[in-house]
Amino acid sequence: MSPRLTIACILFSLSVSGDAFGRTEIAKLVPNDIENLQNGFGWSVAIDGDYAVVGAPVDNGFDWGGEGAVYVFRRVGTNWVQQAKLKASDASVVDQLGLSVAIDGDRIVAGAPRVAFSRGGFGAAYVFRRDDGGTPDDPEDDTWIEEAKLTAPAPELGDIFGLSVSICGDVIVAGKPGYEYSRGAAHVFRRTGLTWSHEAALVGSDTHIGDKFGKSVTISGDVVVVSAKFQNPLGADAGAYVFRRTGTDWVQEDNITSARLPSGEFLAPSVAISGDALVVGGYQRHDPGPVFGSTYVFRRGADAWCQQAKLTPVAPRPWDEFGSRVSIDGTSVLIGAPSDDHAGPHSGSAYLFSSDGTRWRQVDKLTASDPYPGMRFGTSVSTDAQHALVGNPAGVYVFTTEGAPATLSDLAAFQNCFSGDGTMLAGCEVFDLIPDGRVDLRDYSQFMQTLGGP
Ligand SMILES: [Ca+2]
Ligand SMILES: [Ca+2]
Repeated sequence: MSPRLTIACILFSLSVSGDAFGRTEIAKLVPNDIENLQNGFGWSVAIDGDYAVVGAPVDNGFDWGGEGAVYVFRRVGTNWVQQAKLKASDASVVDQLGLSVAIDGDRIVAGAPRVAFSRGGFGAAYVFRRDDGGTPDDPEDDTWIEEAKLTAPAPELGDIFGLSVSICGDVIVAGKPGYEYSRGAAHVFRRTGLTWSHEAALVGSDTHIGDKFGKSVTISGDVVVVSAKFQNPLGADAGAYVFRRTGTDWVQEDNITSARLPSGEFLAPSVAISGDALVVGGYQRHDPGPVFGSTYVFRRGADAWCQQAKLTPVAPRPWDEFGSRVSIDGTSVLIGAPSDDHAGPHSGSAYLFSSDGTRWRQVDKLTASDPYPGMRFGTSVSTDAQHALVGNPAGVYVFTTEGAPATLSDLAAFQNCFSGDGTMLAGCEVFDLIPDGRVDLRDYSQFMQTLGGP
């Protein structure tokens, strides 16, 4: 009996339901003031361990002009509960606090890139510290305290300082891509005790007016990476500038541009770093023709950062903006594709990739449990070892990064995807267990190994 027939026979005794197999959506984050979902809740997200941070840059405002706010959720067992809603102590309309967020340990940094010129600079980044509330063992009474308001040393109108932020230990980096007619710059701050001080200003070695250096920033250890979105005669392109700290100096050690990629491939200004793995979004464009998203992984070689892998969806779709948002933690990479059309135009998706140290493979395609056209799920992404956080401007979803064991009901779903000739049907990427864009006998064999019973 062929495997296909075997599956078909089992199916007769099963009800077709469930999609538990793969990465499970375990929570949808909902703010206590849910009526405020119009506040851009989900525009930015960040996760670290038991804490999830969500930016809502239009809070207490309208259109693009809100004070903004930052929500903090804490994991309690399998639930995620709101612990705090953070506002700037000197909040003012149009600040857009929460347009960018980052968390590391007990500190959160949130950008407010429209903070008014009259109050210390066009753009700021607020640092919040978790206080144990007097009982270190009990997180229930913890509070988040505004610890610092970071601004550029010589702020100028239009800097949009804080459009991008990243934190690692005692160091924060914030981008100001609007600086000097959008030439752009970034600033590094360091904490000593409870005081944050400016440490360095970063500029790209070859940036020009309009390049928007600082569009995205990321930090890991002694390495900061700042992306730019170039304006060149051939259209927009991007680069990733790598800086390394030596003493108190930050020195540019590499400038990764599309020139390192094959013809027709380009970098996007989305960057994320973890250890010595740098992830940069990208795309393939062969004019005229559709644009396919891609994402590149670089590792530091002897004297430059070298491409280790190019990540693309198993079943690529054009114009899905795959790679416009990226996140990495260890061996997990999460990539947003907010214009994916799986449930109507721009419903959006996110892809989870994993590495065994040398090879990368797509392990799942994540979608919301309640997708709708124009949702733009995947607008914001953040991952750590255990969880993947995916947001759109009106919601945030939490997924496990480890796959759930398959059950007999998953077998029914597998059957729906098992076309016989291997053709990849829409929504069946989760069953392409040995990723090659086909759901065939090899995937069936793999699936049966993970079958854990009903
Ligand atoms: Ca406490
Ligand atoms: Ca396969």
